[in-house]
Amino acid sequence: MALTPKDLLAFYRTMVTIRTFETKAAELFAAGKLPGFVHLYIGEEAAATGVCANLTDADYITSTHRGHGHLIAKGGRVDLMMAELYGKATGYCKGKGGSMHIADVDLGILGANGIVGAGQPIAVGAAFACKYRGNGTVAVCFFGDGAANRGTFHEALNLASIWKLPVVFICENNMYGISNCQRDHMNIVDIADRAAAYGIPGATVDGNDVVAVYEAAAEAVRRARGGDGPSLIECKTWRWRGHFEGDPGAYKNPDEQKAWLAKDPIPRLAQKLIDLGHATAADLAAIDDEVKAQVAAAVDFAEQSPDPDPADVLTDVYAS
Ligand SMILES: Cc1ncc(C[n+]2csc(CCOP(=O)(O)OP(=O)(O)O)c2C)c(N)n1
Ligand SMILES: [Mg+2]
Repeated sequence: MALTPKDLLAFYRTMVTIRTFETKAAELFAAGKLPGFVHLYIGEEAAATGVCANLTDADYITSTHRGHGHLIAKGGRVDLMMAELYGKATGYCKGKGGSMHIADVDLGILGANGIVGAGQPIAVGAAFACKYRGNGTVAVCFFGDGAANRGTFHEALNLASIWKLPVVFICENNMYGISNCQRDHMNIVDIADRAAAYGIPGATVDGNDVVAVYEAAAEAVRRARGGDGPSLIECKTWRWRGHFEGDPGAYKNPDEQKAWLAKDPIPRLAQKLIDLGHATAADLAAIDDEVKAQVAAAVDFAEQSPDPDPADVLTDVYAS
């Protein structure tokens, strides 16, 4: 389906929401307000946005340790996310999970996950449920270049392929697994080439072009919904920040960093909207301001929320 001006403006708002949330999280972490680790998605906004625009609330996603962008793009609430980052009782996990455990099952968000690659088999399980129910829903698995080296990747793609499951594997290749550059951790350039080993379609796209991501994901989601099985899409992108907040990322090549910053997905979309006559710079600035206010309200909500009650420490905690 052709994208409308309204769709492109919605992409812009989602990407700006992710960027603004993450930029605020960086600031709050540096100010010592967020307990626990945060891994930021700044620079990678087009991937989650372009993919999730193809999904409904009934579809599933699995996320990663770098999950804020996936959650926002799938419709997660920034106030509940921010409260969770603060460890407050009003957060998504009542303050017990933090950044890497946020989930919203009603929205099909099966969770961020601190275990690299863990989302791959979970997405396959969700896709099995989609197929079993026969209701046309799909599962999408987000993971990184580092996670493409895990055994879970092989197991998940193989099982999804032989069972023709409605799952789309989205590899966000930001060129690094912690400090390990892709050139040092695998001997191929395009991770999508690995699809051939499982007999499924593979495609590599410019992960900083939200329309290119949307279109590649649309085709894969259409195949999955139609009973044609899984696909692997590699989104080439770049992590602007260190691996986690506090990591200066000194191992990155400064020239590469500079070249990728110039490919910022947000101004690229802004320019497209202006060139096509879908928005003026003032329209976009108004969206930026609305989003800033929404994120500021999320911070106020988090700051004013109570800490969890120590008496609840074992509530919602499963034990065998
Ligand atoms: C099973 C497992 N092994 C190792 C780690 C430590 N670890 C955390 S993030 C990470 C790198 C992940 O790289 P990638 O999949 O490319 O994701 P990115 O951080 O680039 O988004 C590693 C090795 C972990 N959390 N889980
Ligand atoms: Mg990576």
